[in-house]
Amino acid sequence: MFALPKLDYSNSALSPIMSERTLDLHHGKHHQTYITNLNNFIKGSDYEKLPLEDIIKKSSKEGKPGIFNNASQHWNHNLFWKCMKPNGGGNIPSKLEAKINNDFGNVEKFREEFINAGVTQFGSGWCWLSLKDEKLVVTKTSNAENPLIQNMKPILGCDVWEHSYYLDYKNKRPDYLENFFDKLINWEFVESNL
Ligand code: MN3
Repeated sequence: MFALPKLDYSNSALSPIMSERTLDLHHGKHHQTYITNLNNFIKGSDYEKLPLEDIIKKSSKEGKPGIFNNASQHWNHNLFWKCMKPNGGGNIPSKLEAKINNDFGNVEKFREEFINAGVTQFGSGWCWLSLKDEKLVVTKTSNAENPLIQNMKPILGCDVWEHSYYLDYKNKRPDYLENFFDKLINWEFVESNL
């Protein structure tokens, strides 16, 4: 049985960039619902004993959207919470910065590409920084979809479903993404995923 992971910070710790009310609902209700649904879907099936990543890949291959969507959203949110910290953003640690410079040209170009991916994701979804064949790439996916099923390893993800920003930014998704990038990202964690 999967369970809701505890956050590494209090629900008010990211305020005002991400409010306590948003985290109460997003972590406590939305993420919990994906986990409850996932547990119900896999109960008594051959998925029940598999690790989460295997559940995602198997359900994608076998065309089981109920399992896939909830398993993938559980994985996506696990990453998302870890990618943020109070007083985040700022300088990128040297090893990650060097790789970004190598693969995108410079940090400013990467920032622009990442934010643009989130802004241009039509409807619900995610924008990502992933490793693909040892190279860093920015992509976007719709709804629950995760770059894992495209043979990439996501190391940074931002939730652009409206439940992630509507209370704090209303319809202004670009403002949310800029604030996420500049003031919330836990770059040490992102680097540790390399
Ligand atoms: Mn979400």
